[in-house]
Formats: sequence, C-alpha cells, structure tokens
Amino acid sequence: MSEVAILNPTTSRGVNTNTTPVAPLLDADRKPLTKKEVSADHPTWCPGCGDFAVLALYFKLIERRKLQHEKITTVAGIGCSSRFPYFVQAHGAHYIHGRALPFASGVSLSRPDLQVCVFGGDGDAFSIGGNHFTHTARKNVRLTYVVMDNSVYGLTKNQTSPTSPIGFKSKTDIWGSKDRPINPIKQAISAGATFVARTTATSPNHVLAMMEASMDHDGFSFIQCLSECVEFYPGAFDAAIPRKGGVFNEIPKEHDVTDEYASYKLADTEWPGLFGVFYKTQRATKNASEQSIIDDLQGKSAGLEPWQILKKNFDRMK
Ligand SMILES: Cc1ncc(C[n+]2csc(CCOP(=O)(O)OP(=O)(O)O)c2C)c(N)n1
Ligand code: SF4
Ligand SMILES: [Mg+2]
Repeated sequence: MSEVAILNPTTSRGVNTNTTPVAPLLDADRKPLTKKEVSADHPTWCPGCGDFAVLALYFKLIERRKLQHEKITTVAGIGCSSRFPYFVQAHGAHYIHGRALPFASGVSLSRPDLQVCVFGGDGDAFSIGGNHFTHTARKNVRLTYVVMDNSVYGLTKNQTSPTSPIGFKSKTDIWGSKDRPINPIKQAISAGATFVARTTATSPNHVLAMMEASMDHDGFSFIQCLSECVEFYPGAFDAAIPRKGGVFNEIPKEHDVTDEYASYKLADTEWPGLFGVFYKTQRATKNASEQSIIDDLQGKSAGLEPWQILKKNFDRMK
C-alpha cells in the first residue's frame, strides 16, 4: 500500500445539533464484532513491541462498544505504530507522515456518524505533525488520538524523538541527546485539547478505561500511551512497571479534571509521572460550529440541492 490509502465513504452527512452526534450503536440484532472479524493482516511489529497490546485493546473496545465495520474509521500517519490501520478490518487510512490529524478531521467533520480514531507515534505526532497536533486540539475536532509513545523513531531504526530523554543515545545523538524533551500532556492542555489522558500499554485495563472515556467525550481527546520499542529503546518505561520494580501511580481521585492549571501542574510530576485523566472540559466542537454554518446556509437556500448551494457560493467568490 502507498503512504496514502483512502477510506471508503458510504453515507451522507449528518444531523443538526449543537453538540456533535456520537456514533450510534447499531441494531440490537447485530452481534458485536469478534476479534477475528475485525482483524486484518497479521501485525508486522517485532515480537514484544508494546504496540501489540494497544491493537488488542482496540479490538476489545470495538467489541465492547458494539461498533460495526462501517462505523469504525482508523487513521494513522507513518511509523511502526502508524501501521495500525493495516491490521484493522474496517475503514481507515494510512496517511502521510505527520498528517493523520488533518485527514481524520475531514472524516470527522463530514461524517459525524463515525467513530474516528487516530493512532501514531511520538515522532509522527510531535515532530513532523507538531503543528497539526496544536491546531486540531485548539479547533476541538471530535476524534480520539492515541499517541503510542516509545520515545524513539522506531520505523527508521533509532533516531532521537521529541520525547526522548536527555542523554538518550541514538543514531542522531551518538553522544546522547542534549535537547529538553517535550511534555505531551502539557503540550495538549496548552494547545486546547478538551480531554487529556496518560496511560501505558503494560496496564491493559487502564488503557481500555482511557480509550472508553475518550470515545465518550465530545471533542478532541488525546491519550499519551507509553508503548515500549523493544528493539531500539528497551526498558524505557520500566520505572512505570511494578513487576520490574517501577511504580504505576494513578492521578489522585480528588484531582479536579476541569482545573486547567492544576492539571498542567500535575503533568510535571517526576518521571515516570502519573496515569489517568489529567484534564477534561466541555467546549463547542469544530463539528458543531461547522454544522451551524451549514444549517444557516441551508435555511437561506431552501429548495436548492447541495451542489446548487456550492455553485452559488463559488459564483460569489468570482
Ligand atoms: C516527510 C517524511 N519525512 C520522514 C519520513 C521518514 N520517517 C518515517 S516514520 C518516521 C519516524 C517515526 O517515528 P514515530 O512516529 O515515533 O513512530 P514509531 O516508528 O516509533 O512508532 C520518519 C522520520 C517520512 N516517511 N516522510
Ligand atoms: S522497531 Fe520498535 S516500535 Fe518498531 S515494531 Fe519493532 S519494537 Fe515496535
Ligand atoms: Mg516513536
């Protein structure tokens, strides 16, 4: 498959409402999809790669939420983690490096009946795709974005990524990285994401809980999911794995997730940091504001077909 593989659109645009419509569950008489029915190619990741767990949990989520093939859209950029859509038997796109979010935004805005899930790596999200991350967050496009963060470029075989720690030795930093890593949680909050969470592939129930909560959220949901690259950064997250002597500390129950500053501060907790929902707020989505423009125009153009409304607008621009 080339870098741009286009999904398969089938139905028309949606419903008039102030909040974004959530992907509806289908008829009760359709059985939930099994893992077998939703898996495609055998994953080509290295044995032991953290990404396997995230994929398995996505299958579980699809089954649990009774999503059917035509309602699931899985989008990714380029990287080991971004191979994700290949392995899901449903609609999706393996798009250009760093550009998964603008593509997914188009899907979300034009098809409010779909559950749009974007997966990718730390390089894809925060290096080449850094600007798209910021703008999709501030626009509050309704979709779930799971960044499988291994703190390295895996696919291209070991370069420093924006989340690699200082001192990390790679092909691009043979003496050890000197650059301060970004903090994805702080970045997401300050950009305007309305749901911000952190989890780790070694805690499956926690990943599942975060993904479920993100899908219930009406807006841009961001999840940083630590996912070890056993090939180029083994042991990167041992400090967060209790069976390896680490600690898995959840966000204190009394934390007010609507308090932006408290969430931001919490995200500064010393490595390996905290896990759970840092921030969650309700703000008008891009989907809802676009829909109100459409409704307005349709109201002024009663009796016209959509193509006639478009033509009228193009004519006005001449
Ligand atoms: C425009 C462009 N620049 C560079 C590349 C090469 N490239 C492919 S994937 C990648 C980095 C992937 O790292 P990450 O997103 O962390 O994913 P991982 O492989 O670690 O899961 C790079 C630099 C590319 N495909 N396209
Ligand atoms: S190189 Fe790393 S990230 Fe890529 S499949 Fe192998 S273990 Fe996973
Ligand atoms: Mg990576």
